[in-house]
Amino acid sequence: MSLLRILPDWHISDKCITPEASYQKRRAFIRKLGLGTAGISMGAGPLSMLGAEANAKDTKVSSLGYPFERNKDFNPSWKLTQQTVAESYNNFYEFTTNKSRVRYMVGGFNVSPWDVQIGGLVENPVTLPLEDCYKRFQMEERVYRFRCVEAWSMVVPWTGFPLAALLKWVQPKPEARFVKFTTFNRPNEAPGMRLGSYPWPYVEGLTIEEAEHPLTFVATGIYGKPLPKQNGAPVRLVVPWKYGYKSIKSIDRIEFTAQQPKTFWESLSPVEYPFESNVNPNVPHPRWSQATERVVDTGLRRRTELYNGYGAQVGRLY
Ligand SMILES: Nc1nc2c(c(=O)[nH]1)N[C@H]1C(S)=C(S)[C@@H](COP(=O)(O)O)O[C@H]1N2
Ligand SMILES: [Mo]
Repeated sequence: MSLLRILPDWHISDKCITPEASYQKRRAFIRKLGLGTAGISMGAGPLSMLGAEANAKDTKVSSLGYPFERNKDFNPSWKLTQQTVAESYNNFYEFTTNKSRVRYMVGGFNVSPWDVQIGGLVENPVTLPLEDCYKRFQMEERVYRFRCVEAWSMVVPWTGFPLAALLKWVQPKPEARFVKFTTFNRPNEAPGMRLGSYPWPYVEGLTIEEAEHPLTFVATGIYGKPLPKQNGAPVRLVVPWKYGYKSIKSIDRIEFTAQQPKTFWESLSPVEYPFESNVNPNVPHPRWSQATERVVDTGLRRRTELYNGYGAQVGRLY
């Protein structure tokens, strides 16, 4: 999606694909056994058949409380994108511009401990250790469609909490008109940052009204477990009515400002990636149409919806 990218990387190896059904079956199986997440952490014995989900990390996962209940108000019956596809087809330029290689480049990325600095024009500036999110906020799962500016989409179950809850806690001052989000800046852990051709760190922004909107979500997990590094561990934004690049990954700073922040993609090409960037099938990208989108796991095309289908909720903002 950048000026520097030559071709979109639209190839997904068939080998990466596990049917969604097997993921759902595994979850149902866990539930049928009457095992909460605590059960998964026992690991050994008959549970070893749970495979990857019973790996060493699950002790930590279960202590955080995953999986959280799916909020029925947010499209619980949509067919989810296959988990293996969502976790192996990634845009995370800090590591590489090659989508199918991101997951192999994140080994040196340290996501724990992780503190998020929240400040600027607020009454209550805080340093939030990531783990505290689980105690402070009501965690839930929401199914959202996610639409990249490159004209592909997926349907992902996100775990997290509404950004509005965080705003309520830190109390933006009346002068705060925008929220600026900044990704970690550690070139020694992220090979793509060492190339020097991008204006690191990655920055994104919203108006305060967009930030307060009940759909705007802070995600700490996908598919019922903490975010994999390639999907933006340990905490990212999800703004479902805007193009995917607004959903900034691995956030380490949130600042409330009076001025509109200059975003990463906007500083590379303001015409192609403006600040607002709402999904709109009628406004083509200067280099391609936005009328339809490719569903990543099936390869089928569907019509792109205004505001990515969230117009009834967000239309009043524009
Ligand atoms: N820090 C950071 N955040 C980012 C990006 C990035 O390169 N760096 N890519 C964006 C783009 S273009 C998309 S489409 C989504 C991809 O999220 P996913 O890999 O979880 O699907 O993350 C967005 N957030
Ligand atoms: Mo994107």
